[in-house]
Amino acid sequence: MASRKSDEYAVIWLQGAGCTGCSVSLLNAASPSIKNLLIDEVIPGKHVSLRFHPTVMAGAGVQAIQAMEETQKKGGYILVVEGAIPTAGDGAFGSLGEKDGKPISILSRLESLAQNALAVIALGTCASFGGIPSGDPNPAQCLGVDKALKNKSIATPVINVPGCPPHPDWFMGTVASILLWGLPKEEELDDFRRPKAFYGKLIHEHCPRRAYYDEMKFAKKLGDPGCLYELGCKGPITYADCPLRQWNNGVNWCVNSGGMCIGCVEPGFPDLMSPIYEKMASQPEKKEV
Ligand code: FSX
Ligand code: SF4
Ligand code: SF4
Repeated sequence: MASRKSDEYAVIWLQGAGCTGCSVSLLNAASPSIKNLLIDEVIPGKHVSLRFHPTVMAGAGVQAIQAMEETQKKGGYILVVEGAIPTAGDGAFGSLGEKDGKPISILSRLESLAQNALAVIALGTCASFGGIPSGDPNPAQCLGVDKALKNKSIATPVINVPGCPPHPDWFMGTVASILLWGLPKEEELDDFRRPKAFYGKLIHEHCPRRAYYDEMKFAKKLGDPGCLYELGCKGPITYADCPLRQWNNGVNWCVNSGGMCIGCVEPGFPDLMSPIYEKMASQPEKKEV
C-alpha cells in the first residue's frame, strides 16, 4: 500500500495554575477519542503532533524541555494553555524548567512560547479568564492568558475554550476547525473570544426544566422536581451548549442530574457566581424570543 505523508501540526501544551481537570476531561473524550487525536489523522491528511504535555508525555526532565524548545524554535505550532498565569512577583508562583540553576516562570514561558505560535488555545476557565486560581483574594495575581499576553503587547491570536472543566468536544471541535479551515474568523467568536459554535446558546433557553421556570414552579431543595433557579442555578446568565450536547458521551449534564448550572464557562467564575448555592441577587431580564 502506498504510504501517504500527512500534514503535521505541532502542539505544545503548557500548564499553569489549575487542577489538571481540563486534561482529564480531554482524556475522557469519546468520539474522537484521545487516541484518535494523538495517533490517527483526526482530519484526513492532517495529524496532530503533541510535542510537550506535562501530564501525559512519556519523557521527563531536560530531554522533555529540550524537545519543547526545539519545537518553539521552529515556530508555527498551536500553543494550548491549561491553567491561569501567576503574575505576582514577576511570575514567581509557577515555573517550568530552569536556566543556570534558576527556575523559568510560567509567565515568561507563556510570553516566549506565544510569540512563535500560530495561535493560542486557552483551555479551561482558568486559562481563559483566570478562573478559580484568580478568585478573591488572588495572592498569586493569576490572570487569563489573553490578558497576560495583552499586558506584554503580544498579538498572537487567542481562542478561549472555557469550562471548569471544558467539554472535550469543545476542544476537539476547535482544533478540528483550525485544521480544516484555519483560525476562526472574528465573527465566529463571541465577545469573550469563545467559539460561538459551542458557546452561542444560553443554558436557560434549552434547559428541560424551563417550563417549570415559566410557570414559576421552583425546587425548594436538591432532588425536587422544578426549576433550580431559587437554589442558585446560573443557567440564565451562562452561555454553553450543555443541555443539547450533554456530558460523558451524551449521558447527562448538570441540571438534568439534579445539580444547578454554576456558570463554569463565564468570565468572573467563580466570584461572580458566588455564593454558588444561593439565588442570584438580581432577576435576569426576560428576553423576547
Ligand atoms: Fe481550571 Fe484546568 Fe477548572 Fe481544573 O487545569 S478550568 S481548575 S477543571 O482543570 O484549569
Ligand atoms: Fe434550567 Fe436553571 Fe433556567 Fe431553571 S434557572 S430553567 S434549572 S437553566
Ligand atoms: Fe458548566 Fe453550567 Fe455547563 Fe455545568 S451546565 S458544565 S456548570 S456551563
